[in-house]
Formats: sequence, structure tokens, C-alpha cells
Amino acid sequence: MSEFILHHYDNSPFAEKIRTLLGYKEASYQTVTIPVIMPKPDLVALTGGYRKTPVVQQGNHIYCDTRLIAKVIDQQLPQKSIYPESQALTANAIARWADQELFSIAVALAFSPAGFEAFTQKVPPHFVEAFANDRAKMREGGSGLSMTTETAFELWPLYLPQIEQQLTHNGPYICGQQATIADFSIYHCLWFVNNNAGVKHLLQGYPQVLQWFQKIKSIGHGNPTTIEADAAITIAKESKPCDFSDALFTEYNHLRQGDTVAIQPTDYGIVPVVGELVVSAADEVAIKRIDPRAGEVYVHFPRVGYQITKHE
Ligand SMILES: N[C@@H](CCC(=O)N[C@@H](CS)C(=O)NCC(=O)O)C(=O)O
Repeated sequence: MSEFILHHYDNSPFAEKIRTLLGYKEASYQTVTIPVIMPKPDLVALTGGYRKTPVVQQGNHIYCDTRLIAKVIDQQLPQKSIYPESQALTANAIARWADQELFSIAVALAFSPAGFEAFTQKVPPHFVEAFANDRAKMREGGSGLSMTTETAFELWPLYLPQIEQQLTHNGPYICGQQATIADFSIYHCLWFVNNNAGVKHLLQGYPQVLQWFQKIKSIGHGNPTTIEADAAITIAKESKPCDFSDALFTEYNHLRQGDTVAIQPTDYGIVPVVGELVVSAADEVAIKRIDPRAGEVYVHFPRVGYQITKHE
């Protein structure tokens, strides 16, 4: 297996989820720094249109969405699995809640007057407007990330005590003795809040949460080496093509291997990626697409959170 290449930028919470997981697995990996806002021509050459952060590449395989990325990392680096069978529903359900609900709260807090003011202090003035426009466009036509600041301020004091109680009575990790996907998903949301000087004080008053937060933070990011985007695209182009004819393929909704399909997120950033369906499993789909720069690539998505339709 070739090395993981993480396409990310420093301030991305979902990228922090994966950096921390790679740290937990003590992994060596490569990184490509991608733009924070569109356009992202190098990333899109690999993904076919998916623009969210992070994306993980392995040769000519491109993995989109941290739900799938975390599973692929855990399968290939199985020591200290973060998917214990005894917590199969609990850990995945909490992770999904965190990646959607808690992340929406964290974003709404970042866009609150105090949060946004702190953000504008850290970035050049021309970037503020470009960033706000980019994110507004990303939300167009979607249903996710529409939480108001008022709702976020109501929900924070409801959920944080629940995390505090759970850690107090069933710690030291979210699901008990062992770190699970739930830890990484909650962590990146709180990391985002903690990084914003205007709202980080909201973490105070939750001592168990803070102790747990420091423990996850101290995991670090493993051993990353930076490469250029062009080098990553060359790695994809020079990788051997795959034959999926023998791959396990479960037919859902009458979609067959070889059908041309469009895959798009159901929440926000709803840009379809079109290609030939090659993998169809319980929580993974992949399409084959030919890119002028990256060659034949296989773009993988989780099934949860995505809509897959036949493309005529
Ligand atoms: N469901 C996705 C969500 C990823 C996501 O929303 N990432 C944010 C950054 S943390 C994003 O893509 N923002 C827009 C961008 O980076 O262009 C996942 O789990 O990977």
C-alpha cells in the first residue's frame, strides 16, 4: 500500500480529526496544503468536483469525507482500533451527531459576533469577505450548516454538561476505556471553538472535558512530510490501474457496476461527482473517472450523507 497523502489546511477542524487519528496510529504520511476557499484546481483534479476538506489520497485512490477516511485508516492501521464492536452503534452514532450537530454549533459560534471578530483579527482584511462569500456559496441549495448563533448559544450549555457527565461517570474516553471514533469527532469540534479567542472561554467550567481535550490534543499528528500538489497528482497518474471486476459489489437501488452515476453530499457543498460505479458496499461507494491531469482515479465516498443517482 502506498503512503496516505492528506490534502488539508491547518485551520480545518475535520482535517484536525484526521491528523489526530493519524497521530493516534503513529503514522508516517504525506500532506498537501490546499486552498481554504475555491478555486481548488489541484484538489478537484483528483476528486472530480468534491471540494471539502480533508481528502485522503493513496496512489490513484481518493477518499472523500472523514467518515470513510477514518475507517480506511483504521482498517489499514488496525492497532488500537477506534471501532470496538461492543460500541458499534454508540460510537458511530455519537460521531455522526458530533460531525453534524456539534460541528454546526461550533461553526455558528465562530460566526457569532465575538467569534467572527476574533477571526477577522487573524486573517488579512481582503480574505474575510472572500471567505464569507465562499462559505455562503458552499451552503447554497443545501440543508446543513444553517444553525443560527442564538440556537448555538442555547445548545452549547445543554450538550457540554452531557459530555462532562459521560466523561465523569464512564471515562476516560467518550465511550469508556478505549478511544473510539466518537473521541475524534467530538474533539475536532471543540478544537475549533478552542482555537477562536472570541469563544474559547465557553469551554471553561467543564473540567473533565478540558482534561480529556488535553489528552486527545497531546496525541499530536504523527509524522507528516509535506509535498507539492503537483507531486500528488503525479503519484495518482503513475499508479497502476485497478481491476474491480472481482470486487464485492452489492446492488442497491438497481445501480450496477459500470453504471454512470453522480454522487453528491446531502448536506452542503452539494457538487456532484460523476463517474463509473466500481465499488458498492454497505458504507462505501467508489467511482472511476479519467482526469486529464491525474489519469484514471477512483473516488471513494461513504454511503451515509451522500446521494447516489444514475447519470444519463
Ligand atoms: N462530512 C465532511 C465534512 C467536511 C467539511 O465540512 N470540512 C470543512 C472544513 S473543516 C470544509 O470542507 N469547508 C470548506 C472547504 O474547506 O472548502 C467530512 O466528514 O469530511
